Amino acid sequence: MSVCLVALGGNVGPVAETFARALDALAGTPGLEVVAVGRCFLTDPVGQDAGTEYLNGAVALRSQLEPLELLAATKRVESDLGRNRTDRWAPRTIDLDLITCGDTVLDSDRLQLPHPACWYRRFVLDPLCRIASTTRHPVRRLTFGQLRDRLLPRPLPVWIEAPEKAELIERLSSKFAQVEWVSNPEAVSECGLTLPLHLPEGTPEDMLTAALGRVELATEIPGWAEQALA
Ligand code: PH2
Ligand code: MG
Ligand code: MG
Repeated sequence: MSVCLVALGGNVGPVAETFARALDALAGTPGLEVVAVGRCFLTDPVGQDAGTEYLNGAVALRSQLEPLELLAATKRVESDLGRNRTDRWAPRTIDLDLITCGDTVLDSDRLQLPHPACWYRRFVLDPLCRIASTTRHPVRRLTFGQLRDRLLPRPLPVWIEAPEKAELIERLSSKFAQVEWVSNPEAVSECGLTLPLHLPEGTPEDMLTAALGRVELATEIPGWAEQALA
């Protein structure tokens, strides 16, 4: 039995309605119990071809399933709710991503836990913080609240972990005016964000958009009552 955190996202069709149906489907799955639901956010799309504004939310499940069984269950719910798997990061009716399953750390082709990009994506962290701000990221050892809060300062101090980075900084500076590019390696611990040498997902632009993009509390969804983790 473990508590699993699941992020929801979508930007095609009546997304709020789809989220409410996903919640019912998860609650009706044997071995799963919905134990927390967070208010949703309207967020800037991340990714070149990600489409228009997203709705993002988060739920916590008490699960008797193994992580890969839970993954299969979420994929079933996605396809029942009209998700077509076309291009990576293409617009979608619903995306259900496993963020954590207890403290499980997993790095396989099919599933990585914790989710490799959850620690810097505001569209994941903000909904998650509504239900689990004091839960610790199993690898980074900061709570989800701490991971979110360190992305809030403006300008945001950012460290880039590449040896030759002048060109990259020049390219990014024109698009991300709210960033202070940190050059002193001794100040790295005070940075809100570090761009690692090997990015977990996507491009440097995707990573910065995920860290800096708009997240705005959405209006309440019928059938989706907020309830934090006990
Ligand atoms: N999901 C993606 C790609 N881009 N952008 C936002 N704002 N929210 C998402 O859930 C999202 C995204 C791929 O899963
Ligand atoms: Mg996703
Ligand atoms: Mg997904």
